[in-house]
Amino acid sequence: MEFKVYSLLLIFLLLPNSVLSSNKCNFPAIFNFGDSNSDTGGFSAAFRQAPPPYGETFFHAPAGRYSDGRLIIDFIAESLGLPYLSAFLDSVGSNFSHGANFATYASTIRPQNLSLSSGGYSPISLDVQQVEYSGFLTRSQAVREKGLSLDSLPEKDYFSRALHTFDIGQNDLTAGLDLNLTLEEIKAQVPDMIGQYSCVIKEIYRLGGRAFWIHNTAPLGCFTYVLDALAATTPEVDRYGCLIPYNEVSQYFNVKLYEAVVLLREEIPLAAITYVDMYSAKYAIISQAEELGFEDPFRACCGYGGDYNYSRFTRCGSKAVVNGTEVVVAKSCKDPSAWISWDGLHFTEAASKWIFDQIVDGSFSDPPVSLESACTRSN
Ligand SMILES: *[C@@H]1O[C@H](CO)[C@@H](O)[C@H](O)[C@H]1NC(C)=O
Ligand SMILES: *[C@@H]1O[C@H](CO)[C@@H](O)[C@H](O)[C@H]1NC(C)=O
Ligand SMILES: *[C@@H]1O[C@H](CO)[C@@H](O)[C@H](O)[C@H]1NC(C)=O
Ligand SMILES: *[C@@H]1O[C@H](CO)[C@@H](O)[C@H](O)[C@H]1NC(C)=O
Ligand SMILES: *[C@H]1O[C@@H](CO)[C@H](O)[C@@H](O)[C@@H]1NC(C)=O
Repeated sequence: MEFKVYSLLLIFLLLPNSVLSSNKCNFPAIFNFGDSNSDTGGFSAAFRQAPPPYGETFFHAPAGRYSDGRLIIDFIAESLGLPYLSAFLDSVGSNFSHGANFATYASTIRPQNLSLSSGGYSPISLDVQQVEYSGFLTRSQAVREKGLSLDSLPEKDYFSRALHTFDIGQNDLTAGLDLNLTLEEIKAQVPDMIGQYSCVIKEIYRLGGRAFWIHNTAPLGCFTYVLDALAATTPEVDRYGCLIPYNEVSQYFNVKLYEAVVLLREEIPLAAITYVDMYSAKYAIISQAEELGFEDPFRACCGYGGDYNYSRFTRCGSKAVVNGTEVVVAKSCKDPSAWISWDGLHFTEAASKWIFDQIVDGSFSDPPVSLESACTRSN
């Protein structure tokens, strides 16, 4: 411990801009949990495929991602020198040798009572994702022990050496809005959301997971879909145009999440838990859109109608029959790289890349460790 502190100090003196960053973890795998912010094909495999023009910029076809191209989780994989994550639910062409992605579009922490077919959320809530992970761990090792699938399943020690990434919670907050709960009622549910979140992290730790990289939740009041539904009835707007009360709900969630992380560091002492302030990184790109060379941060690149080129009834990729022919009416803009919001709910690849570049070195993290050093414990 003393040696470590000393060597870190030395590094600090020699390389003042890269504190802790030379402690490379060499993560052999990533296991990701979350919602559409990090879904790389789970929802598309199980429920409904993301239609064109999703994926157009990078994959040149829909690739199960809710963006025109790569997501932050893709940049995380690239940066760690690992392949893009296959979705656990996708049985076509998947390769899990360096991890698996359990995230699906519309996932929540807490299982929701309204089913997907009645306008509800993904049934693959965080507790289900944890069951999938646990089953994957046991079954992949049983298969490997028989000498099968050696080149498409992770090695045994990859689970304990992997980076476990999380980005979930945004939909728990919007689910409350869908149910017409007041902001106070939603806040009252946050401790239960965070309690269930903590339980999942503890369970993954019990199964051997050690490195956790946890994104907090985004500024809800700056998203096009929230503005579209609530701007007319929300007078409290900040100087950038975001709805203050909805950003405060996100902040409340994040404070509780941070408190839970602090507690977890005591409860699961061998874990390295990095809390990443995505809220601030996402707020930064939206509030500084113009200086950064982006167009109106609230206008969706791909969409149709309304004040923001967004309609909840005619979302990106929606088709309609015009003069007897089915055509896409909610189309993409000419240059998605100039825009921040892809479809009114998700970021463009260009925005995700900018956000990733801010967080990768640990500038938004607690403790301030870089991505490649996220096995560094703060306690
Ligand atoms: C679902 O309904 C049960 C029983 O009424 C309730 O306890 C639970 O909080 C509800 N879950 C959500 C996410 O609203
Ligand atoms: C899976 O990916 C790994 C690493 O990228 C590669 O070595 C392996 O051959 C791939 N397996 C299959 C079945 O393609
Ligand atoms: C919420 O309120 C809207 C508008 O008043 C209404 O259309 C909708 O049915 C309500 N939703 C629920 C779940 O009560
Ligand atoms: C539909 O067909 C009519 C008659 O041919 C034409 O005037 C109109 O412009 C067409 N509408 C669209 C949207 O193509
Ligand atoms: C959103 O609307 C579509 C048509 O429905 C246009 O093709 C896009 O260019 C437009 N995007 C923006 C940013 O205005």
